[in-house]
Amino acid sequence: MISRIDLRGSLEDPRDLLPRAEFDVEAALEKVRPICEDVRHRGVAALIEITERFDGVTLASTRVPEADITAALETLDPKVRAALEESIRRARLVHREQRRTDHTVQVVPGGTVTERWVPVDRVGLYVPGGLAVYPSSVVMNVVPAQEAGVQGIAVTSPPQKAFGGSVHPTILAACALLGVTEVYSVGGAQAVAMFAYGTEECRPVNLVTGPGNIYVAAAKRFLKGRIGIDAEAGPTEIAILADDSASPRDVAADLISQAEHDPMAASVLVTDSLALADAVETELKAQVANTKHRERVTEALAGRQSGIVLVDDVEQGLAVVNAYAAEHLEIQTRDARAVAARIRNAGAVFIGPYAPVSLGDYAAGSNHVLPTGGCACHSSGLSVQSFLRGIHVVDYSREALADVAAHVVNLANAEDLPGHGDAIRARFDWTVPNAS
Ligand code: HSO
Ligand code: ZN
Repeated sequence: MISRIDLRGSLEDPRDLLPRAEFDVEAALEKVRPICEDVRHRGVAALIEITERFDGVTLASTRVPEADITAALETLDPKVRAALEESIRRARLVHREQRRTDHTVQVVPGGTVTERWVPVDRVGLYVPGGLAVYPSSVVMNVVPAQEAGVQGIAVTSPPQKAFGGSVHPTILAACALLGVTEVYSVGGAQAVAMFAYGTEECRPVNLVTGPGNIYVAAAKRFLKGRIGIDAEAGPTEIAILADDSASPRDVAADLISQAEHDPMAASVLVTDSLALADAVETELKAQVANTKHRERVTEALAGRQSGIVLVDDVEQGLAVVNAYAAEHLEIQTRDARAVAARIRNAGAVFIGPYAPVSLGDYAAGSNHVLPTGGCACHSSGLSVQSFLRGIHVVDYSREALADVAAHVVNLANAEDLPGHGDAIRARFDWTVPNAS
C-alpha cells in the first residue's frame, strides 16, 4: 500500500533519497507551443476548436454570460454558500494584513527613496477542473488579488460537459459571492494563452495565477515574460513529521486527504516511531477501503512519490522535511510549536493535532495555492504580495545630487560608461571633475 524508506543511521543527504513524482513540464512544452501559437493568431476561433477537441464541448462564446453567474448563486446549496462565505471572511482577515505599506527612506537630507506598492492592472486566475471542482481555489486566488487592489480580475475554468459546456455552477457561484463578473469557460494551456495574448472576447492580462495540470504549467513556462506567473504548480504534496504522540488514525486520514486529489499526489510520513509507522499502515488499509476515491488514493499512496520515512529521532526528521520542502507540512510531535519553529522549507506548516491540511485547504484563513515539487525552498505561496509590484521612487534635490556627484562620475568612469557621468556633470555646468 505504501513503501518504507529507512533512513535510520543514514548520513546521506536526504534530498537524494526522497522520491518525487515525475512531472516533466519540459516534455509537455512541445504539445503546448502550437496551442499557444494558434490562440495567438486565431483567437476565439482557435479556442473554440481546441475546446471541441480536448473538452468535447462546442462553445458559442468563451465568456460565461453574467446572468449565468448570478443564477448560479441563486441555486447554490445554502450550506455550501455559508461555508464559502466563512472561507472568504477568514481569508480576507489574513490577506488584508499582508498588504505592505509604502515606505520612504531618507538617504541624505533632500534625498529619498520610496518603495511604492502598486497592484498589477489585470490578472487572470486559473481554476482547475479535472478530477474535482475547486470553488475554494476561486477564493484563494480572488481574495489576495482583491486585497492587493487589482482592478481587473478574470477567472477561467474548464467547460463541463455535465453543465451544458459551461463552467461548474459552484465555481460560478463562488465568483458571484466575490463579485467577479468576468468568467471564461476555457481550460488547459489554451486558457493561459488566451490570458497572455488576449482575444476578441478577453483582454490580455499582466499576470496569471492558480494551479492546473501539466499543460497549464507548461503554458505558464512558455508564456512567462509576456505575462507574470505565480508558480508552475505540480501534483499536491503532504508531509507529516510525527512522533509516537501522534494519532495513527488522524495521520492516516490526513495522508489520504491529499492523496485524494490526484494519483500523482504525494503523501509522506516522516517518523521516529516504528509503532506509529505500523499503526498508520494498518489505519491506511482500513480507511482507504472506505474512502470514496479509493482508486486514485491507492495509486497515490503506492506511487514512488509517497512513503513512510523512518528516522532516528525528531532531529533527523527535521533535516528530512527541511530537505523535502513540502507544499504542506504537518507537525504532529510533542512540543509541536517548538519543532515547527525550526522548519525552514515548506509551503505551509500545520501545527499539532487540530490543524489538518484540509482546514488550510478551505477555512483556516491561510492560502492553499502553495509551492510544490521542492519549490518551497525558494518560493512562497500565493499572497497579496503576489499581485503587487514594488516601484522605487527616487527623489533628490540639487544639493543631494551634488553631494554624491563625484562618486557617480568615478563609478561611471570605472565601468567605462562616461556618458553616465556626463549626465551628472551636465547638471552642474560640467564643474564636477571627470578624473579617470
Ligand atoms: N490541497 C489543495 C487545495 C484544495 N484542497 C482545494 C481541496 N480543495 C492544494 O493545496
Ligand atoms: Zn486538498
